[in-house]
Amino acid sequence: MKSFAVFALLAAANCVCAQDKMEWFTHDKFGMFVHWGPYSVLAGEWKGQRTPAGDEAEWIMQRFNIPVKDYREMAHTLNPVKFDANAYAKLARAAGMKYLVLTAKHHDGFAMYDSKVSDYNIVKWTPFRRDIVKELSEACKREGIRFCVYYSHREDWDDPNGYGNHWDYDPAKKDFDKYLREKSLPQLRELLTNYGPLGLIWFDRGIDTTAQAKQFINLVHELQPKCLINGRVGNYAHELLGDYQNMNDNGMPTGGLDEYWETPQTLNGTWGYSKFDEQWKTPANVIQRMVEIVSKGGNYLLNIGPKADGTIPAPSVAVMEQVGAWMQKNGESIYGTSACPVGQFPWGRCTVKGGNMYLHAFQKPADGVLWVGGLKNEAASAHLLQAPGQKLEVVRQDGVTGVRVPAQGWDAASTVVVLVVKGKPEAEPELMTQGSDSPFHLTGIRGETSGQAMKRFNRDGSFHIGRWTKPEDQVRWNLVVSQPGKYHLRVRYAARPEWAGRKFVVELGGQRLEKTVEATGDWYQYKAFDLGVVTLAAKGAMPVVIRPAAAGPENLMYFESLTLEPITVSGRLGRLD
Ligand code: H79
Repeated sequence: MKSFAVFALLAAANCVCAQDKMEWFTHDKFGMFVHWGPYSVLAGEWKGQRTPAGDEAEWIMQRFNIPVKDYREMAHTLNPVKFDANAYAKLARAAGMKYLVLTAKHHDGFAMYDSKVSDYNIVKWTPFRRDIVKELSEACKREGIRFCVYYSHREDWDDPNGYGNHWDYDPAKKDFDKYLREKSLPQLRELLTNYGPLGLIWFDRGIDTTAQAKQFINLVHELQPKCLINGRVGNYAHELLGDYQNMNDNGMPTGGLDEYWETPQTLNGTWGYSKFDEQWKTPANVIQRMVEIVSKGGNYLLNIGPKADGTIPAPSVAVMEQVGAWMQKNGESIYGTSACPVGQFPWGRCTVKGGNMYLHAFQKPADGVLWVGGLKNEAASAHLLQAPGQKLEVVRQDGVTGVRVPAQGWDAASTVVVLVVKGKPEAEPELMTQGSDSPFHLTGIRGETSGQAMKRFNRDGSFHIGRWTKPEDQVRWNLVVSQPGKYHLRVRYAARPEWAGRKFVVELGGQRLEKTVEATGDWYQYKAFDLGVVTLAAKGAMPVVIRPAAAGPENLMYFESLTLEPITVSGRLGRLD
């Protein structure tokens, strides 16, 4: 991907160390999320009422509008006498995880550390009286796990001025800046001061203004300049604030992205512990998710929800250990790799390091060959990651490289074959073909980006091209036209009112259309626009490009796709005239 070249340029221009700072993150790939707080005592049930299926147990206070007084009283009973910080850090290590993110304060406002800012914390409010953040930070250090904290900086259902509690407090009377000044920022300062170096801070739910988000960013930069900041420090409007972006909760992108990213995911259906949720993912499913994420250049932050007594639910331990056993053998194909340039295969996914392509076969191909379509490079050799001495046969048919794999010795999750190629793996340009009378659907995510045009995801889980401001920032597709004729050209995008009026250009087969961006509404409200009728005159190759017409101040639009729909006249394509 060209993304990292862009990052390097930006880094050189803007900041001392953006790329250096990200190094551990892009290498490590796999982290443990820990959601733990007073909600773990309730475990999905309040006064005989269960949180409905699909609800998340850490949301129980809001779900049942539990009065602050009652929730606070319940929080007095949090007493995790079986808590052993070493067991957590050792489990993370055994699973092959390299960083751990603990909820230092979730939306309920309760701090899992000794806070001077508010007594509503594990040390001052519970019989346990021990500082969980401290113990975990030390245990992680001993096990070589990078310690990180989650801090809900906007939501606070306990504080009269925080967000989210409308049942005890009148929203009209809230003074949010007071909350930031007197609780949220001071608590962040404590976390950044008292617990040694933090790998990253995981903010959640965004915040209203860029200025507010900057207060959090500045505080992190001031106290721990190497500490990474996740993308949810800001909201939709604060494009790319933070050092990397998060997918939506449990999100999985359909393709590679041109940015640093991570997806937080649950192991069952909830983050905080629920005694009703036994929908555990299997180890094979977790491993395949990890491969999928890493094959697209991302990080996997996988959650455990400890019980109120401090123990980790046995099924999560079992899954983590089995994932760890796989990682022990196959870690080389995950750590320090980068996204696969050649997309997704019917048999599995691939990751890349130097000239090694790690082919992750989730299932045995019927013909015994892992075909790697779309690869530009010549293959040098191939072997199973587990058996480097035994070469596998590399075959080539109709220009496509494949590796003949043995019939035995398959792993239930992913069997890794190393295909060594000459040079750095690169993809052939993807050809967009069409069937009879079928449209071309040219999504940004399948296009080739250049300049600063960037493939990004939205917080609602869909994708767009953003960050393009000038004519060199382009998306391009290579079409193979088999049905010449007339086509309706449509574009789908989202544009903020302030982006309206900018001009964009679509070039196709020698035709150039210049059009004007129209506002579509609020964030991520996509709309399709008809751009008129175009003629695809001849069969064969035809590049299509979309780009800003001229340099401008801001993002051109959030582009989703172009569609070319054949105009049929009584079942035949429109005449050329
Ligand atoms: O900490 C975890 C979630 O609690 C938090 N992010 C992850 C990492 C999160 N904050 N906000 N959201 C998730 C989105 C909110 C979704 C909601 Fe709902 C839909 C809140 C109320 C309705 C989910 C479903 C929670 C309760 C019902």
